[in-house]
Amino acid sequence: MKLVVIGLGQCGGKIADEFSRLNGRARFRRRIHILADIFAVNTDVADLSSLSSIKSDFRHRILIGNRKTGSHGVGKVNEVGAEIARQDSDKVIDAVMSAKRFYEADAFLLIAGAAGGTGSGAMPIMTQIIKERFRDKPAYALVVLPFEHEKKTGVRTFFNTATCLKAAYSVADAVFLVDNQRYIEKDSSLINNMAAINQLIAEPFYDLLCAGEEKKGKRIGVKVLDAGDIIGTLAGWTVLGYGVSQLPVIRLPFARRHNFRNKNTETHKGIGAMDQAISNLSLKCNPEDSASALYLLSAPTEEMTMGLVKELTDYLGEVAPEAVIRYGDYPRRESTLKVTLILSRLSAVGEVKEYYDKMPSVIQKQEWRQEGNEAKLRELMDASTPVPSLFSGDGEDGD
Ligand SMILES: Nc1nc2c(ncn2[C@@H]2O[C@H](COP(=O)(O)OP(=O)(O)OP(=O)(O)O)[C@@H](O)[C@H]2O)c(=O)[nH]1
Ligand SMILES: [Mg+2]
Repeated sequence: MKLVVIGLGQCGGKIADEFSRLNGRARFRRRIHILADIFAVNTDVADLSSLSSIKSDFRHRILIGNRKTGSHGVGKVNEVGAEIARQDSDKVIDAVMSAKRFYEADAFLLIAGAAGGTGSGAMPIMTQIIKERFRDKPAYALVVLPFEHEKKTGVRTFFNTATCLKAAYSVADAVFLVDNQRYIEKDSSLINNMAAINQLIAEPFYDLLCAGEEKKGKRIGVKVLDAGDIIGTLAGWTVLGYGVSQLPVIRLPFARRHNFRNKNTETHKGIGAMDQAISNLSLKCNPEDSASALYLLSAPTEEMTMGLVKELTDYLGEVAPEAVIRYGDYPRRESTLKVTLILSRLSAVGEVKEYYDKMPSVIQKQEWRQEGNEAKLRELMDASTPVPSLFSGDGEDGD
């Protein structure tokens, strides 16, 4: 499957840069393209300059709203981010249309951090415009939710996140939810290492996108996972993750398959990788709430037996009993057994509901704060009444 990736704002741009590196890896190691093109869109020229893999010309690093923001971002006001995206959308559409591989693309992926200003506001607007302009290709959103500590920084974090989630859900064909907090819960050393978090966010897409693009016979699975399977799976709230089990470096292909002990180990490793994928999902959710799931098994050909595929499908069926399950196998030479998992059409997402539930109190708090500030300002103005004015003809001391 080939994507057009568009990163908006700083967070979106950095993750798009990571996708660009994945594409480089696929070209170098597997001789295939998994992206039709990659763009970063921002109101902040410094953020665009800090990218390293996305092409540095103005068609790939697109500066929007520079007259309005002086090229320094929108300072967390996502309504301004949305307005600028509406005004400057032509720049993005023109760039997309001039992409060399645009007509090979199966879908769009637009990425942004929900709590900022530019990406949070611009991403849903650009998704809507892209959907209107290119009706034959689905447009997916990838929304990054803020860290726990950011929730303490004021009402803007809640306002931006809730409005971005609602708008993205209403326009995108599916919304990938990625919770920044998940990555530091698993490894607290990552708190100051955004680049490592971005790698972890992009990585599950690698095999998913590569599998259907392979041209070499021995890399093509019995059940190829192609763009149709992925598009058929994705709708609404979506999460993804992957798990890996190590295999012995030296394996004897024929001995393994017929030995019942080895078969048991193989199943064990497969279920282990699936369990890891479930516990590593990009946002905490209950798999029972998913109505559509997909997994890709990447492993050496000799490990990929029909028995293992059946075990994994049965296992996922128990974990996500309501889900229509799609799967694919991807023969690899590496000595690992990897399961990439997508859970989609989620009917309940606690984290999203929490943002929506908090909105009335956030708005009320904002109004109270505004009223409080205005009252304090009035008091200060009243206190200034006896102070003489320096402007002649101004008020009481004029004559
Ligand atoms: N995973 C990840 N999250 C990031 C990154 N950069 C920022 N964020 C998150 O994104 C949110 C802030 O959004 P930014 O992308 O910085 O904001 P912006 O879209 O550039 O908007 P303005 O700077 O306000 O114009 C916060 O929740 C951050 O935690 C990144 O490189 N990776
Ligand atoms: Mg910014």
